[in-house]
Amino acid sequence: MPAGPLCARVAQLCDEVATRLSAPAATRVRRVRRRLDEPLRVAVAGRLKAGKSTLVNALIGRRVAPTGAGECTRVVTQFRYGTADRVDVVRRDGTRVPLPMDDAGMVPRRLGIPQAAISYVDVALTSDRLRDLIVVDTPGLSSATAGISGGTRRYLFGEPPVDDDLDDASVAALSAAEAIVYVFTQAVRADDVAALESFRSLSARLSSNPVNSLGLFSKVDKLAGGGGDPWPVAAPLVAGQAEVLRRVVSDVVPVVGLLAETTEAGRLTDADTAALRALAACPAGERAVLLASVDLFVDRDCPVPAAARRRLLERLDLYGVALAMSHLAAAPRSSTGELVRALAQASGFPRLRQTLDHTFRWRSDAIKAGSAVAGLERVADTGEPADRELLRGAIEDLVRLPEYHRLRLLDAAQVVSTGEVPLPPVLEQELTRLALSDDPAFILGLPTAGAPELGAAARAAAVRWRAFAVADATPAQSRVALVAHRGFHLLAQSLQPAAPGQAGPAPAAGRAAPVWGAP
Ligand SMILES: Nc1nc2c(ncn2[C@@H]2O[C@H](COP(=O)(O)OP(=O)(O)OP(=O)(O)O)[C@@H](O)[C@H]2O)c(=O)[nH]1
Ligand SMILES: [Mg+2]
Repeated sequence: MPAGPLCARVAQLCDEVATRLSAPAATRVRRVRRRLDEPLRVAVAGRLKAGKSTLVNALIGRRVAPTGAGECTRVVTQFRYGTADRVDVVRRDGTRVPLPMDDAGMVPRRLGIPQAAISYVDVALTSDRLRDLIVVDTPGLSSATAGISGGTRRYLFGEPPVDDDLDDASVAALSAAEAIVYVFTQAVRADDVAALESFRSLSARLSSNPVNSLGLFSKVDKLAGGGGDPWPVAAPLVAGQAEVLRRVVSDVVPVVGLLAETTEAGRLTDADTAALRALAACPAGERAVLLASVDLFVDRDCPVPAAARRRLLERLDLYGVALAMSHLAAAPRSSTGELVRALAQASGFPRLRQTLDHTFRWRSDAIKAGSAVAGLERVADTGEPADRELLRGAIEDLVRLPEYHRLRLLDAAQVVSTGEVPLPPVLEQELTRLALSDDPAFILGLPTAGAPELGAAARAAAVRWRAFAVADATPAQSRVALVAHRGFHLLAQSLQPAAPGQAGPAPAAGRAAPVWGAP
């Protein structure tokens, strides 16, 4: 089933035109159509060892992707929902080689097939978290091995596969991800920004822009000197990054990926809690020495065996250990569950999940529909003249319908948010709210207003945008402004009380009928 009403309508369009197109164009349109039935595909990208796979495990709620100090992820690995756990290596020729999970229930590190022959690894898991999200782990972008980056680019940006006779599943997996989480550590350096810039130029229209990509500042704990609190240091750094990356990602969220993985994937046992409790019971001076460095923590004489300490370090690192110890020093009777909840809170993951929900999940209908329309436009651009005409006509009819104006708004918000078409900040913010929200009170900045007041504000906004379009604007700004004008006009209409005799009551104050395509 498509993700929502917009996707359903685009799917219908695909079904209708596919029967009238030439065979090659029809095949490509059917591929676009199939993607509409799949959950939103989020790719996790970033530099080598940034903590991508650790975050993937936290998102899935299971430790299945190998992580560690060496280069771990060498091929694109897709995690999706399945009724049974299953790992398939998909070869470049499209054939699949099933592999058993390793003894720890993870994707095996050794795939037994030369890397150059692998297209991607397809992992099906029974995890409920994957029911409405496909998570894609990628090798580090600046990998020393050129082939890896090529593979990642091919996957992320939908560059055409080398072999034309790949099976459908490979082709589907290789085409563009719809949303990207870009994982950074420490300060964003100029070359990271360059990497993001290259994302933008290479990506398909919706693959990387502030509407559908999110920055993640991981390993925040590494900012803590000697087990101190890293968050006060993280806050200004994150704000600075968000500013640098304003035109590339919608937000930058700080997170301690390792703590998120450990808590989300349930990796802390009662034995770990007991070890932490014993450490917490040490005299304060001794605790301070233990927490001064990783070496002291594992090498120093102490009632807790070194192996148990090493295990704790692997799961929590020094910051998490210090945090757990201070929690248990204050509340020695805490259960493992209580400790895990405290650590989860400290990981920053709840905020990340909330941001993901806001940024991607509830927008997924519009993002996927927009992505599909972009896919159809690509088919039109490169197709035979007859196909081109048919497709362009169908797309135009689609976006002319009021409820699909949202797609135009998304497009407009994208060109503005990437800086391609500059707008005064107030207008930019208003347009972004209009494109990305279905809450009139939020869009119009009137949280307590009722429908009549909101309707008046929407009409006033429509008038303002029209005035801007005809008076002060460049041609590109004017095109954007007219899209916003119509958006506000439609919003005002949706806030009007139903005429007598018309079915259905007027929408309640503060919420409009879902003209925006949102359910
Ligand atoms: N202290 C700390 N360590 C982390 C954090 N996130 C990840 N790590 C560790 O950093 C190392 C690299 O993490 P991975 O998740 O394998 O990184 P990756 O980006 O997937 O690495 P490649 O796939 O090899 O490019 C592992 O040892 C993780 O345990 C974090 O937030 N804090
Ligand atoms: Mg990895």
